[in-house]
Amino acid sequence: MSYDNNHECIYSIQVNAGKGINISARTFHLGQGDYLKIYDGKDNTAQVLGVFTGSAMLGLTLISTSNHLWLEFFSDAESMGEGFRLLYSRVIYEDSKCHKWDNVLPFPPASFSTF
Ligand SMILES: [Ca+2]
Repeated sequence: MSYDNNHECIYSIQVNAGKGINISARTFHLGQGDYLKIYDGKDNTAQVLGVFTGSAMLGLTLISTSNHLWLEFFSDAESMGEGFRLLYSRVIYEDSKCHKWDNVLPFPPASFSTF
């Protein structure tokens, strides 16, 4: 099993106000050129907690300073991986949206679209 090429996925996670979010990877295997970017806030204007490629997130636990996390996953046109399964603490809300690029953008993309 693996994810598809040319995808962008946005994940928005929220917990109760006043709480932080612990996040760690149970599995994490990305192909060449693909990455997961984690923001410490409710959108992609927040501070970046980390950008993870390959198996780089394995063994790490990240802790947010607020009760929101925003994650962006990007896969380019070739070389897929198995993807990832993340564990979060205390989640009360989560949402995800993915789309396939209609036109393949140059990698790396100039910017992310928002949904
Ligand atoms: Ca790739």
